[in-house]
Amino acid sequence: MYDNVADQAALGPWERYEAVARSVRDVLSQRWVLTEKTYERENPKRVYYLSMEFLIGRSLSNNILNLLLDPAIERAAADKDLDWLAVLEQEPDAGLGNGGLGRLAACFIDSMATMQLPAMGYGLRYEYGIFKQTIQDGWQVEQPDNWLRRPDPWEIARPGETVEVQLGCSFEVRGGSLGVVVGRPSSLLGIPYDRPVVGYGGKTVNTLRLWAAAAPDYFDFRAFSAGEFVSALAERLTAESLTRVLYPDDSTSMGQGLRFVQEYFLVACSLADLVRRFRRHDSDWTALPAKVAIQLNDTHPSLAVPELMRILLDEAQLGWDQAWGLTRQTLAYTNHTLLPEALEKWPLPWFALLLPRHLEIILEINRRLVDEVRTRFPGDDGRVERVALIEEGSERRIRMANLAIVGTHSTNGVASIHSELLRTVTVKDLTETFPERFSNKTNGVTPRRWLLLANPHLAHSITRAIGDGWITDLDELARLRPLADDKGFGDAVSAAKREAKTQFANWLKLTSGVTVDPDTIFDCQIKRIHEYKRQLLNALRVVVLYDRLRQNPDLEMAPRTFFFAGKAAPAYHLAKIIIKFLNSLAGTIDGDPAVRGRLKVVFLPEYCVSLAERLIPATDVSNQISTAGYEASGTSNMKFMMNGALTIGTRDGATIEMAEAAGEENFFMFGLTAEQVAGSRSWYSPQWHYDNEPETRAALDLIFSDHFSRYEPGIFEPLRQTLLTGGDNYMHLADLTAYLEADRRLLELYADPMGWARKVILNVAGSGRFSSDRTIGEYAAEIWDVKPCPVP
Ligand code: NBG
Repeated sequence: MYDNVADQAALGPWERYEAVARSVRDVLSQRWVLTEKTYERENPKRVYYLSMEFLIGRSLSNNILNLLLDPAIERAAADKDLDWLAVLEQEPDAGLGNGGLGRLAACFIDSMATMQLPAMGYGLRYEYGIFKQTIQDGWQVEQPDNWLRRPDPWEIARPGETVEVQLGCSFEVRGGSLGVVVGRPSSLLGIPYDRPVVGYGGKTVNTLRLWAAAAPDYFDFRAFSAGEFVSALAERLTAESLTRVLYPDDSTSMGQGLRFVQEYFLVACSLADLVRRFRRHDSDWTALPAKVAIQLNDTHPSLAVPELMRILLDEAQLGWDQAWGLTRQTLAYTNHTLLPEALEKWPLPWFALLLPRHLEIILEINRRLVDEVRTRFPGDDGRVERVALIEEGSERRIRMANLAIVGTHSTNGVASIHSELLRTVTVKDLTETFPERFSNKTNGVTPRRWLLLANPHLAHSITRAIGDGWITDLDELARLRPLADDKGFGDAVSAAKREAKTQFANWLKLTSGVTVDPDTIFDCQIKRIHEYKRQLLNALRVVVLYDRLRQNPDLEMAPRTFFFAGKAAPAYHLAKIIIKFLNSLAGTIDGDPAVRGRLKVVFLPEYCVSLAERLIPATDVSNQISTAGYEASGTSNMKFMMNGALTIGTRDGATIEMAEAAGEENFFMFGLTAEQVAGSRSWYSPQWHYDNEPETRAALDLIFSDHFSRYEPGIFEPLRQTLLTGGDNYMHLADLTAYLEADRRLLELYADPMGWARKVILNVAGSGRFSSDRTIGEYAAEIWDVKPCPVP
């Protein structure tokens, strides 16, 4: 199966991994070359997915699976007496993303390859991905994730396809922030590193192209001859730091200059590359939208609007109207959040320094936009102010979301409720100006990685019941519905869950020494730590249950293990306190003989794709409890559903559509709706809940009396501010009682194993819609107009 120069027995685990990975790469490289050749020959319309993040995780087992090589590998591993799990563990997670947005991009490229679409992902090759999280004394500590320390067998450098990017001035990076050196235009090189994206069945192998920044190969000779050898060399350091590290913020924009240049770098490299490819086939620029669709993953790559305009005006020498038409027809934009703190607004002076030509173009777009709105809505100055690309104020800023909506033909949200709120609240005026541009594309996840690979036992049971068509047509799962009351299938599903729980417990014990009992209910909330996602609400639920047991040790309650995992943005102080609180809660409960064995809280450090792949199949209860109106979609919610967890959740994001698909009666929905949240803002009083709800009060009193912080009194005071005196912005207390009530119903069902299995089956059966194949099918048909281009 693999040929290596060293003696088999002498190989360390890394060398074994590398050897296997390289041989798998050899197998796929033929198809990879043939795929590109086919596209070159057929010259179909191609789609380019531009994203600052691709949270791909590990590749080896996924590639083996998609190439249908697992039987061969299993045999080879047995022949060579290979510890297969140890080999897999060698591969670092490619953590080139923060959370849902980056993981969605990874699922999308899997679906595009599986559906044989001529597609390519464009991103950045960060040397450091999302930081590694360790926990010290209960606090999050960040460590750099040097994932490329060892050569990555999946990437291929293509220096021959390097592109050059021009900037209006030089820049340098000091202490992570951007310093600009005015007056001296500079350039950067973008070197592409390609990674294979194997479609299921191995027919199509598309490319994910990640750009690394480098200084141009020539020196600054003036500086050099003046004896400034070191500073001439230093330019290289400056340039290369551009793609050194991923910004670790999720759903917020840190507004840093380095990020701004990163975004432009992604856009400039990718457009130069795809325009070059387009020009090889077509001399006629007007064919661009017929041959190219570019999807902007959030506003991060929205500089593509002025960049494409610049290319069409300055390089193609087209007139404004024609360039504008082509730009808009080629580009499309996806919005991923309504949080105001996440809507990017870059200072106008940065454009003036670094991208003066782009600023000129943006100002002209804005001038025409404002004219149009004035004509269509005479006298409505407020509207003009709100749709404008420029936000006036002490510092003028460019509104990147407005730029993306105005400069593209399509804007979509990622779940039905999200798209609706986007249209009716967040960018209401722009929607009224361009109503035909807006649509919804509910997110999905790839069932290859998230069911077939992650949960072999359940996948096997499903295949035995309905065949394996579901792997590429997840709607097939609906055929499980008639089996909801089938004892044999119910037993198989329960056994698969039990097996996944045992495996997880064993793995956890082995890797961290932590013991969990697979006979308890596994109850999970795993996602970035954020106030709106309300890990605190979950913690309050646990505190109430804990207090009930303390007050009444004879209380009957099914034993449970509550898992939390997720990273906090390094600068998000309150999120870090939430992590500390979860760890303190875990410690106190562990140390309390009254509840030991009945309740357990586990905070799993270093949440990442491969941890999710282990934990999701092992989960009984999925918590999706964001304040309604705040979670754009969610995607882990879908993975849990597919893997036979029942959801306890609020009416938010895609969870609403999931409950519809499975039947609300098979979900545990609770709490205020988005409408109610919006409507009760002005009069909502957390203090009222504290005063009138005994369990709420008791839980908060326990926290504020330092019950969970005996040796560090006062450290949880900031929670008082968040939950009570500061007005409880995310309405934790408003939903706590309803959450507990839903939890009670859930426990009641758990006592009836047949009833539980029935709902599990109906959930799995209803999850077909949440395949990213369905989502990509909608993008392809309704936004891109791209068709499959099968590789012979
Ligand atoms: C996130 C949303 C999630 C959504 C993913 C993918 C950002 C900016 N947004 O709800 O918070 O599932 O995007 O669409 O990360």
